[in-house]
Amino acid sequence: MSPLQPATLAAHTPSRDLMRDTTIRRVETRILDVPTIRKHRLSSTSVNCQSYVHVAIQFENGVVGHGEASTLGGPRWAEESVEAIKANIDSYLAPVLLGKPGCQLEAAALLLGKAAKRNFAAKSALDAALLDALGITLDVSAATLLGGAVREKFSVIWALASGDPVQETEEALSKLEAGKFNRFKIKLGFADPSQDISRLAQLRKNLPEQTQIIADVNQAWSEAETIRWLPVLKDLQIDLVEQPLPAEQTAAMARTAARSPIPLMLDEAVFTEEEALAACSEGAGSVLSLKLCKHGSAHALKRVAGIADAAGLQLYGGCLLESSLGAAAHLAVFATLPSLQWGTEHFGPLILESDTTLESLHFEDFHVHLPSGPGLGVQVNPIIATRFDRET
Ligand code: MUC
Ligand code: MG
Repeated sequence: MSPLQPATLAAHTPSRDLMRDTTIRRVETRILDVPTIRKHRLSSTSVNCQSYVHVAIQFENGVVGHGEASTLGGPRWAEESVEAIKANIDSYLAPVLLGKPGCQLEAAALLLGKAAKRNFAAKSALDAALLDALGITLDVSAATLLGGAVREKFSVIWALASGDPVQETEEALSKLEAGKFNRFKIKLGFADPSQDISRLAQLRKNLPEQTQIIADVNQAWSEAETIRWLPVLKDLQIDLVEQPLPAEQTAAMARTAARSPIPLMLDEAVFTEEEALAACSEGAGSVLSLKLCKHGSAHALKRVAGIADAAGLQLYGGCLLESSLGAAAHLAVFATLPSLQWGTEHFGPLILESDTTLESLHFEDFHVHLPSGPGLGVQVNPIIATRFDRET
């Protein structure tokens, strides 16, 4: 191959550089409160409205990328609330990114790590907006930037969480009949275990025999309660039990996992790589739920997944009721994981009264599809974003 002539280089370099100047010029945040189509209950809270922080990052080349930080009912599911996320981005995180190259995602993550401890949801929204802007700039998908997709669609779970067994059964049957969802997660832990389990028994009785049901206890049970109720869950053909014990009780989770007839999934217990390593070494579960709001960036999620994979845990693509924007960021990174045995639960866009993007993620034939197009592959709907903006 003949080398490029210096004259050719001189002719092309300046405009190309200008077009690709990813220096971070502006970061904007807003809180959106989006009503849900029904009450969503979990052990620590109940929501009728899902709150997000939407982040927009503009590069020097004019491109704007978007990201979303999701929470569930204030600082209850984890320590971050939307108010804290917005304040910490505005005061501490955005300032360290301004003027820095937006194409250097790992360098940006290091700066964010120095600027604030934890705050993983806030950091992940910035990371997603950078990925989006960078993908748009280079005309490639976020998944390509993360190593390339090994899957384009994901088997998807729907969560049942109204607490009303009749409503939950009807909801599950309607999802099955519509061909949208054939795997379900039921939220437990907000009532006495025996009450919760009779609710689950009603659901099991009314669904077709082979329907997969998993249960998320959101840290509500003690070791003794979990040991007491796991055999009953086994009889009800529950395939997976998510985070039954408090996140910090790794040793108790490990004891429970060792005698459990059902695989246990770690969720709130694992945010960081160190937590992943400790939980895996102690045998605290057999499956790990991955979420950007826990790990702080797409690359950190991949590292946590790598630790779990190497330790022999199976992987599950978790959610926190993100809209199509946050869900698209998750699917971009989930698409690149070598293993994702449990698919994903990114049903969030369908539980909102209105999605926050112009086009929602595509759900068909019991799968959710990775959007195509540069960056995250979705565009924020300016009308919806304004309608649900807390300030307007
Ligand atoms: C969680 O703990 O998994 C995700 C789905 C859902 O229903 O609740 C969330 C959080
Ligand atoms: Mg969970």
